[in-house]
Amino acid sequence: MKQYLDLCSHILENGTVKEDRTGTGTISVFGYQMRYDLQKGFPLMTTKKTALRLIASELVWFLKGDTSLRTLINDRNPIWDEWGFERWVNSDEYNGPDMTDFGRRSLRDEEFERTYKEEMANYKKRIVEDDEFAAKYGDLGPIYGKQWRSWSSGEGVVDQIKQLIDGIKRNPDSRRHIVTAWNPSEVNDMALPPCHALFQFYVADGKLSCQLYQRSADVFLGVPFNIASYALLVHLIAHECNLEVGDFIHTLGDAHIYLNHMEQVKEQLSRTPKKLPTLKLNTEGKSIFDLTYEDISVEGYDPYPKIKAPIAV
Ligand code: THF
Repeated sequence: MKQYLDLCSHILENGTVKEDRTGTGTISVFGYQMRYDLQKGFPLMTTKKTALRLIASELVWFLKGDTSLRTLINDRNPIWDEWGFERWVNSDEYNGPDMTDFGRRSLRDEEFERTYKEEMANYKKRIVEDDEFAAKYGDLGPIYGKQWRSWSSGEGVVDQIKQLIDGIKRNPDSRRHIVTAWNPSEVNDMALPPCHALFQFYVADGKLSCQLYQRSADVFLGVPFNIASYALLVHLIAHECNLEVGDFIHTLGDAHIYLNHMEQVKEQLSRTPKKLPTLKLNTEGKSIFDLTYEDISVEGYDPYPKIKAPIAV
């Protein structure tokens, strides 16, 4: 994963310090591209331990067209918690302790952090136990799953993933194998507008490749997840279409390192990448829409230890 470490160095050397929506501050560049040959192994970070289980559970959730946080909570996957919680504490019905700016406040104030953790635990418990509450406050809006599987327009509903698979099978040379999560008329209803906004597939020599345009890239926490997630998507679509895997090309818009991730990035840069693991899929008798995260694993994964960092909300 030298490509990823090169991206980190490139930002540290050439980036501009800027403010951002979350108020954390970043160092960023605009426009960058990486290429991963999926024949050479599965691109899961070796320079820090990265939980494929979480990546797989999120991708399976997208592919099922699901946008409900309850599914992720039941999978013990916390990566979308803050965005559901934010909707709840900003609603008229919430009357607990003030949670304004909870992400940053919980980093500076230990007492607040305890209150926040308690409120978050209550929120998650209610999402799992209370159907009415979950229907109202457990949905993240028309994010990826909705756009991928049921983009709606005046004309009806479009299942972009089914169309993608049919298109690759029927007309592999087409230059229109595109899926877009960026729906301008629904962006404002989403808990978070899509970061990985549009992707295109390409078939040559029996191999399937994919290029992603990612408008905003949280290089330390998000990008390792995004790379593995799209690599996994290429494997799944290739399996469905009887093709080998080709390249994953990752094109970034605003590629940023949060200022409170600097030490972590430097720690990771001091490590030498190891051999990539191999993906193992249990797809026997199942379509990719019926998989669970337990059907997805890696072999030969021997990463350096995890590096902790706070997520910017
Ligand atoms: N918001 C921000 N600021 N960055 C993102 O990358 C991001 N996403 C999704 C939605 N909003 C985002 C969520 N993806 C982690 C990783 C990916 C996420 C959210 C959180 C994270 O905290 N990872 C830690 C801990 C994981 C664990 O528990 O093992 C890690 O060390 O990897 C980008 O699509």
